[in-house]
Amino acid sequence: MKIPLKIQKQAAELRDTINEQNYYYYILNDPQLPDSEYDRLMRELQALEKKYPALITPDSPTQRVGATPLSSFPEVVHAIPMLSLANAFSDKEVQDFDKRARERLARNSIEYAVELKLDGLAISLRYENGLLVTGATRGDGYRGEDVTPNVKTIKTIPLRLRGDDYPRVLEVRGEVFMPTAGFNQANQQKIAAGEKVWANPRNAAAGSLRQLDARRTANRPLRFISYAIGEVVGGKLPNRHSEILQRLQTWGLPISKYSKVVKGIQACLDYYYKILEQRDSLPFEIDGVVYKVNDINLQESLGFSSRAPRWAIAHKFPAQEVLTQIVDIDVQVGRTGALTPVARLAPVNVGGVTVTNATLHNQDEINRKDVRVGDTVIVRRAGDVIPEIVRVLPEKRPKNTHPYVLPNKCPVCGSEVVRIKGEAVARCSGGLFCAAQRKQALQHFASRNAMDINGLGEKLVEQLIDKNLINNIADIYTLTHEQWAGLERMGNKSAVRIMQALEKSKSTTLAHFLYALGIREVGESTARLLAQHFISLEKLMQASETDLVKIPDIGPVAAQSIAAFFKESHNLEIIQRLQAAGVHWSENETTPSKAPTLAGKTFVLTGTLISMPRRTAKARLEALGAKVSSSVSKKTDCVIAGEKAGSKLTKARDLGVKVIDEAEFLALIQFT
Ligand code: I6G
Repeated sequence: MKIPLKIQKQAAELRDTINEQNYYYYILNDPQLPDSEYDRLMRELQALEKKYPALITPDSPTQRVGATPLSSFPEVVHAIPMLSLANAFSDKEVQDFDKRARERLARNSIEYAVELKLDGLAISLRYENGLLVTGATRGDGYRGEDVTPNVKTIKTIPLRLRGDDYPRVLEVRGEVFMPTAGFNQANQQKIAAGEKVWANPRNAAAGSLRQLDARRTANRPLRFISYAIGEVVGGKLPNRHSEILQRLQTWGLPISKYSKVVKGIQACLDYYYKILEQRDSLPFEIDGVVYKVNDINLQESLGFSSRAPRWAIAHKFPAQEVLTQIVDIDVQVGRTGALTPVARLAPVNVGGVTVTNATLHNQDEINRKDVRVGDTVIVRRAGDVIPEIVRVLPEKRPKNTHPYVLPNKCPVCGSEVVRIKGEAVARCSGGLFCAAQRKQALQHFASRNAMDINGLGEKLVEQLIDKNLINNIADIYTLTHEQWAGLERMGNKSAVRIMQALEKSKSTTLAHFLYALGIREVGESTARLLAQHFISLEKLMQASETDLVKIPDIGPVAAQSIAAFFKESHNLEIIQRLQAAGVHWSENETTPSKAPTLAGKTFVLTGTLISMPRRTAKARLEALGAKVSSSVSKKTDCVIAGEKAGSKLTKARDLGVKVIDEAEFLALIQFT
């Protein structure tokens, strides 16, 4: 079918506009169009290409999602081997590396490019005449797998280079990785679909990229960062590594904002320790940093040893996955009676922290992993998450071990343990008869986001329950000065202080109070929602399950639990006693007093947020009363800077406007 010239022109213009937008969105993090308009352009191009298939070009933005699944990956021979780097595990090894290089180069000091070592999968991207022709894994360094349809689905990888000054052949190497937030989200989806979860973001990135059906890769939150070049034909590149990376960026390739140029090896070590401190708060996992001699001529003089370049070294961080042994399995009883098995481990250093416990979650998880006392296991600790057992090494299992089964009697109070059909959790049926549940309930009641009773910590709570001074949360306001002063490590002064804190806590908000009651399924945000909806406690207490389920964001399980809680006479008595003791709130103030609403505040979003699309972030802020503006000015109250934030972040800093990162933003919307 002959395609009218007008249509050809229209398709070309759409392609250019969308590619341009991708560059602004993914590389500069400064989108020029609203998402809705971008989607509209994409749909328009898809419609044209559907009508006139001959219009489809390999670099069309519609071609990112692979069409036909492969049966296996074809092999790619790397024009220049993709060698890996030598590793250093101590400062001394790094200093020795620098010494060797300085001696070979006869120099006193070397300029280094320092970069993060992302924990993902090494990939080579081959561009010919600016067009992405091959994406390949490292494989054994000489031959890799052709994963072109898969890499094409990664939105930060340009299908066509920008500009016109790129070499005729340009091979770019870098890391494909999955940011932590995306990894957690993807694993949640896997759990919901009853699939096996990924052990870590590296496996997730590798597993996602090596999908024979590239449509599956397209659904995974993968990213790419360039860190080196391979074959280059028909073009000249700068002769400093740092400048090469800058040049790659001008051609539309993503580079890391954490890279730097430093002088001498001590500055490399300073970089290592600074990044190590930030490691847990980075939005992706890294396993170290890399130092590279920056001058390409010096790199060439140094050359390669048999297996790795002599001009670069990876300085590794303490491992986040290590081997240890399970010494015992204990059971903890939580506030709602939930039994959590905890593995007691032979102490081991994981990611720089000594770990002695790891959660085993529940019986299903224990069965799935077949964890037994005496087993050798891989323990993982990343970010601020609780250490976890990744898997057991069955070949190291001693003889005479037994599968672990949770007890059928509560280890604290001896009550029956019950597990409702379809639920993963087993619970102690003792209720407030169980000292463990009473302790947890009181600790929760006193916690900062509940009644905020300053100074009432775990040790005091234990004494109160163990000495039978308290039976339920309402008793806390009945204790006398003498009773407080008589507790271990308490004197007159401490007793006065805790009584003052108790008095202060009585002035609260309905949301805080509801959260403090510890109703099952009522976390902080549900408590806030209920307070905002009902304004008065009496109205909430009268609400039926049917009334509750009509409230947006309250599901049937929560509705049932809330209605059941307020039907229970024991709970009504506790509420009545708390109010009689002086616990009060104002019905005009439904939101927690410590957490201001965002009414009247102007926010600007810049950069890419990993945890949610920008429009969701905007909607969440607006729901809290904030105004979301697209430009930064002196009137802006706060800029939320996601990954690769660009000119708006610079402007905010210049104007002295408050800047928060994604983690702070998530905390803000959660606690406001
Ligand atoms: O495996 C690697 C990880 C990170 C690298 C690397 C890197 O730079 C940040 N750089 C080179 C040159 C090589 N492997 C070969």
